Amino acid sequence: MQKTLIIIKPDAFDRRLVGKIVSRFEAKGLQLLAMKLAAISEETAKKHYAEHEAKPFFDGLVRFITGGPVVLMVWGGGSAIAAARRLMGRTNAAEAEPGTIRGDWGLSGQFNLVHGSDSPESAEREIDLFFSPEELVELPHSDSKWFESPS
Ligand code: IDP
Ligand code: MG
Repeated sequence: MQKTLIIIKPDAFDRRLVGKIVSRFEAKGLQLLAMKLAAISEETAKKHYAEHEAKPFFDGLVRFITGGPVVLMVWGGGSAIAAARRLMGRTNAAEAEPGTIRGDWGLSGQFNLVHGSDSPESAEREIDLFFSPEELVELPHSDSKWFESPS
């Protein structure tokens, strides 16, 4: 099963969109493997967003992601990484398609409600940054056959 790290960012938390955002991932058929409310430290934020260190928006991004509560989640399933990114929509919420999380509820390039891992390597690194292995609950789900391709 592929896994992806999803973060509900402080803008979405403050706007009381947590339930609606979680519903999108549930409805898609992805499996919730771990979930916790957290305040991300500056040190962890800098590690998480290390690839953007040289970008002009980096300092603002670190202030944003550390500026309020976040919901950290691991979701799993076939093609979970790409499926989650399609649910999220394009990075700039103003350009994201309606029907996506960012497209339905956002208008900002920075305040775009959610983070999702962009590759298997990033997912592994990011899940490891925020969760210990024991925090992942990987039990079979009774409806999972409806979300897999038959062999
Ligand atoms: P992603 O979240 O869709 O993977 P990335 O390019 O990895 O997008 O950027 C990380 C985060 O940095 C974005 O989600 C957004 O919050 C912020 N960001 C990206 N590009 C810009 C920008 O041009 N201006 C301001 N913030 C940006
Ligand atoms: Mg990214």
